[in-house]
Amino acid sequence: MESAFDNLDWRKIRLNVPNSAGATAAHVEVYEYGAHITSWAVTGDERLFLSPSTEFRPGAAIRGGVPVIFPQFSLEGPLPRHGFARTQLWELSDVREDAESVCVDLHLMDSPATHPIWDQPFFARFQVEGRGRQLEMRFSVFNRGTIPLTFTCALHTYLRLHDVQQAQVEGLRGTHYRLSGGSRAETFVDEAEVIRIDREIDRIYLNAPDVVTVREPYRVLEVRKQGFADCVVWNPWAEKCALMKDMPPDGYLHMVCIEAGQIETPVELAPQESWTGVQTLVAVQ
Ligand code: TA6
Repeated sequence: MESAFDNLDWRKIRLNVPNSAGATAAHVEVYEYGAHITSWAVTGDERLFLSPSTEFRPGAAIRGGVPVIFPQFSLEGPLPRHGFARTQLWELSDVREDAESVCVDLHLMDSPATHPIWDQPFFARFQVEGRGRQLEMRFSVFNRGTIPLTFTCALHTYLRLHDVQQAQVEGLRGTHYRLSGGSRAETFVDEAEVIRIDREIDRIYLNAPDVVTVREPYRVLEVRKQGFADCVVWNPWAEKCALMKDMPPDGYLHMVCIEAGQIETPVELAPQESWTGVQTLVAVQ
């Protein structure tokens, strides 16, 4: 394990991920800030998009990688957009490295920093496990308060693509979706054989299948989920990308977000209850 602090005192953990033969299959990097995965390179090939113009600034979300969205998805509630977990300093609980896998375990608890935004006691945990060509992200929330806890969440995964226009997203055909930011009442059914990204897309697929495949000419990546009901597909395309200070103008050509989420039906936890959702990336090719 390499552990480094950048000039903001944000610790970054960098781990070599072994395969079953004990060789290095991948590298993964996780910041304590936001419990944010910023890199996952499989045999040297980066599979996560990190904007070269991202701001590493307290209070700003890192643009790219895997922002943890909690306790609110987008502006669908009274809290700041996408909640606050992505802009909090999480605490490192443990790093485990063994012959077949490595794991970074982080946690975030309510604190004087979160109380003014959301006055709820909670304990959130994010475990990132690399094993061969797989990266598993396990997000759990425990209600450590005395009243019910309600939240929505997502793992806002920016996948890096060589060329978005050569890529296709498979596995969502026949699934109902609604537009992010649009009316909840208005839903559509995806009739397309595959999704080709040649314009802005911002959809929340409801009760989505647990495996979505992103296929490029020479690469295939599976996004699997367990526990999360929904799946978001997002690309801002040229016009919206140009308005984002922390994205280069052509950034949209090299990314698509596929996000396991629990959005449509919020999680409701009685006191002392917990919930877990898992998203796994598999570099098939
Ligand atoms: O998950 C998709 C989305 O909610 C889009 O609507 C979108 O603009 C995006 O996330 C990025 O949000 P951010 O707050 O990181 O700029």
